[in-house]
Amino acid sequence: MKKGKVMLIGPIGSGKSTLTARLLEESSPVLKTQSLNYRDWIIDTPGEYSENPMFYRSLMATSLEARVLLVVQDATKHFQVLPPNFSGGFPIVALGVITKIDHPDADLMKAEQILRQVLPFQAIFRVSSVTLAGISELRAAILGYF
Ligand SMILES: Nc1nc2c(ncn2[C@@H]2O[C@H](COP(=O)(O)OP(=O)(O)OP(=O)(O)O)[C@@H](O)[C@H]2O)c(=O)[nH]1
Ligand SMILES: [Mg+2]
Repeated sequence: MKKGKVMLIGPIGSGKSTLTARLLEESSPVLKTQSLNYRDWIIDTPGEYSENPMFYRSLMATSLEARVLLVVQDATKHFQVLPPNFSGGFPIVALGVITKIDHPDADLMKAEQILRQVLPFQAIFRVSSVTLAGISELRAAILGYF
């Protein structure tokens, strides 16, 4: 892949690291993310960085190494932790990803509504890291930016 990485942001437990593993075609279980985690062409971030404004500067600085930003929203969660239009503050392409669409408590309409607060106009992908639904489509869309 050409220069630039894909950076994932989103709340604690929203499925960023599991999605990272699926995009890298790994099946190993993931651990709680403790710090910025450079994995091949992906930069995985701890959910705390999205939940605590103290870390926003760090996210912004790290995004300079990235070409694509994935804003992750858990389909089972009905709240937004990021500020309105947060993705607009990043100088790179932003895409939305709704994770856990396989989950019995998933509410895709609600998740999309919540994600739109952060990402008003950009494309939103729906994925499951369990069934792998939507993963290859997301990977193909990302590759289109490289
Ligand atoms: N059902 C279901 N569970 C998922 C999916 N993706 C992740 N999970 C589960 O959600 C939990 C959190 O996943 P992580 O990938 O660690 O979440 P994270 O966003 O990296 O969390 P932090 O590192 O704390 O920021 C784990 O128990 C995963 O197994 C999915 O697509 N479907
Ligand atoms: Mg993680």
